[in-house]
Amino acid sequence: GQIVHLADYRPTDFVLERVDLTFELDPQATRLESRLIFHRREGVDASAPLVLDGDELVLTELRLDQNEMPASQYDLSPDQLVIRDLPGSEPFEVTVITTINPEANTQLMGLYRTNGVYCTQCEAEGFRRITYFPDRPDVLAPYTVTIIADKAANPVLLSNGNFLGGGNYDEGRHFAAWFDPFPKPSYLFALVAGDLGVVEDTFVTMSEREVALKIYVEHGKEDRAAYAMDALKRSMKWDEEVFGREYDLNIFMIVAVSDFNMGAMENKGLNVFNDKYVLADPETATDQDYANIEAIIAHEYFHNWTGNRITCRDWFQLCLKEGLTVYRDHEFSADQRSRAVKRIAEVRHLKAEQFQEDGGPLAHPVRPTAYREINNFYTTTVYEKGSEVTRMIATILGKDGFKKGMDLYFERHDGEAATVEDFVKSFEDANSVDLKQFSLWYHQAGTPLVTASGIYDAVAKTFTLSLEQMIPATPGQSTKQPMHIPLSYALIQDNGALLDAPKVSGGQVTADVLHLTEKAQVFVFENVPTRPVLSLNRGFSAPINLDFKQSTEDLVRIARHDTDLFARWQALTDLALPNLLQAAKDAREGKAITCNPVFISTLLEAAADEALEPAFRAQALALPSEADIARELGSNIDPDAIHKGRQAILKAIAESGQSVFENLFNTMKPEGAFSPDAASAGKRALRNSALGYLAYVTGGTERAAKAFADADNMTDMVQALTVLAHRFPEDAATAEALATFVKRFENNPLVLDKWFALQATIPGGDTLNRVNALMEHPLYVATNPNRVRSLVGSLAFANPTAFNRADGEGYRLLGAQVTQIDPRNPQLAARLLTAMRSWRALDASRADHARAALLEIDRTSKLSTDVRDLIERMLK
Ligand code: BAL
Ligand code: ZN
Repeated sequence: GQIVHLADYRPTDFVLERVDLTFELDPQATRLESRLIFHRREGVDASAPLVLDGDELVLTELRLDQNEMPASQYDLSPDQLVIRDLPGSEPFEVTVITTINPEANTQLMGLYRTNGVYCTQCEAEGFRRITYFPDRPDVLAPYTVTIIADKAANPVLLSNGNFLGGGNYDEGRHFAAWFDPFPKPSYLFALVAGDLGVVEDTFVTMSEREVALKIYVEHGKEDRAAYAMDALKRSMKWDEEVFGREYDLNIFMIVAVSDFNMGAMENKGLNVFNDKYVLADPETATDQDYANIEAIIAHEYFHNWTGNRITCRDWFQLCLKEGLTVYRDHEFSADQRSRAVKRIAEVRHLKAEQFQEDGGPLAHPVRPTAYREINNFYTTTVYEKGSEVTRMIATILGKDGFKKGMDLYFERHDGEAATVEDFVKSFEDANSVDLKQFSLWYHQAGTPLVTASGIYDAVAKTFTLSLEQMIPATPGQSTKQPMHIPLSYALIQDNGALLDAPKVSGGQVTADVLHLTEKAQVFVFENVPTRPVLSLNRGFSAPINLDFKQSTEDLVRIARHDTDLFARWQALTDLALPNLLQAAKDAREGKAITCNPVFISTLLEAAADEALEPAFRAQALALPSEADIARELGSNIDPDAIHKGRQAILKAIAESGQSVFENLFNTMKPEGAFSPDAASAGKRALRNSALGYLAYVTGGTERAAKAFADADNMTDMVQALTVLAHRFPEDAATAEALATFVKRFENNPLVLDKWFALQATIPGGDTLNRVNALMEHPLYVATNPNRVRSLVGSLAFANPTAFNRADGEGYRLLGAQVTQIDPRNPQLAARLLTAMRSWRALDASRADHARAALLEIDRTSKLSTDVRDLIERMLK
């Protein structure tokens, strides 16, 4: 693969006016007749040829204005079709007929078949695996699609847009025609055909139009789509109320399929979903599953405006739709659930994934300027950091200013393929502000480090805050400029009250936000009666690392009194971290591990505080993970020592808090029948957290085994089983519970994924043997991406002690899986490989093993561009 550069962007020479596709579906030989109307763009040289993209295509026929094209008029290769001698300015029609084999398509890109269902995935460059086409996001056209297929095998025939009509065709076949009037790029094309069940509902839009809602699932699973349907209707309403966006077609469809590389795909009017983000019922789905379904249904729906109506000019602009749409789904979930708890979960995820990416060899800007394989840029930086950048715009401009900017963006660019610059300019113009410095967030990679220190002057009654920012070097960017970092703050007085609107000088200050714009800056607060405690970066207003050495007493004050719950959680985390870091160090040196009793008592106080919502208390009790501790350490990482140290801290908390945890375990049971609402889920989370701590005191096995036996929903069942497996892997009760579970759910692939995942995450090196054995299990399906991610992915991403086993066996296991999967499904292989993105931070011996495993992959002949690109960047 060639490197593609943003600087090389130029529009196509030909404008595509219309697309008319006729599919004759066949499992091995699908025939597609594609009729494309083009005209030469004004000013383009009359000799310029038409260049169409392809990927592994077989051309059957080619016509120009319905006449067969002479071979002398075009050059053909599997990945390109170049047509010469085309008309000057008047429109012409090119007809491309290709034959494709959906059953042989194991990449799950383009048109493929899963469980007897035809489906497509075209983002980013999958449409070129279906037909020769100008397969780039800035080529927009209305599509007419006719699908012809065997009626018995494929009663359902779907594509984008509104249904035009259908009927019987010839012997045993029928057809359906769809028209999508909204010009769209090819990556939003979709086709689905097969024998599927459907759940139907309707939504009446703000202008009183009735939209048919349909969710297609495998027969027999209809009942499990109810929550997704409810989430869809709430999403549609929310987008009207909060962003003023109304749905545009007369039908909106979702299809759930079991083999899918991504979570879901926002094809216009026809979203295709990984079934794990559609199907749920209390018996088989956890609270996390419900929350994910709600978020992803919303995310894909919101793309209708941010992504589809306004799309990306080129793939460098991916964050334009993804970062913005993640921001929108975050806000939606915050409104549907607890805003603070949602923010805590977001930040945990951001730090675990994006901060890690930003600190390693795969770091890249939110808006990259070059790529070799675009599939490798569907990253947490583009998505989650992209969302944080959008959030900062909202923080800087305020709610109204943000809305004005969004409205202008929709007004200016509806129907267009836009850029990040267009987006930023809408906010600038709508608010008469200059966001030039702010835009560096899109262009400079790396997580800024802000160092803070404060001094109180009791005589002058001033509090002086010194801030300094440093943006670390990242691949291809050795020097950086100071950024605009919005820091939400509060000064907490000794009585716990927040100081109201203090007078501040030293830089721009709006409401409760300090704007750090210089490399170093000093803010002075006046009329501060007593020494305050500064709570900084409240709500995680900026995605930064903060180095602010606050005393235990100061952190306790924030943890008890801040009115921002996120900041209270952050303070508890900041109290926990030094203990966990010291414990890792002591474990490595074979020393006794101790824990600050003030931290423990503050944590237990929060855990028992009935004024706090249970979900928050559960978040507080979930200490920084082993990966979080590793990231804080930064280098020379020994995952075994981190694990051992953290376990000792958990045990110390459990012993001090036994009565608190027993009380929580006994009382935190939601009343009545199961409901997936946030409040009930919060209670379950807190109760299961207590169960986890109680595993460190006497009777832990019995209690967990009983909790497993008593569980009447999947959340409780999986949590109890996880406690058993992770804390008592060799116990007979664990083996029995695992066997009971797999027997009960052997026919439910999504639940089986959980069974594989929770075993793959059992701490300790022996788990590699277990994973190897599980790969031979009759229920392991090596071709199903969800199953592979649940076993191999969980091991590599979520089991630091096993994956980083000192002898390097974990890296070799992953390497073998990557090279085995790559020829079949490069995207899946590449995604798994990113588990090694932080290998250089490991201790020397482990890093050597990791490098050797990467070099072994590197030596494999015929790697996909996806894997090759990652290997090269990781070894650089
Ligand atoms: N566009 C790919 C799937 C998603 O981000 O919605
Ligand atoms: Zn998206």
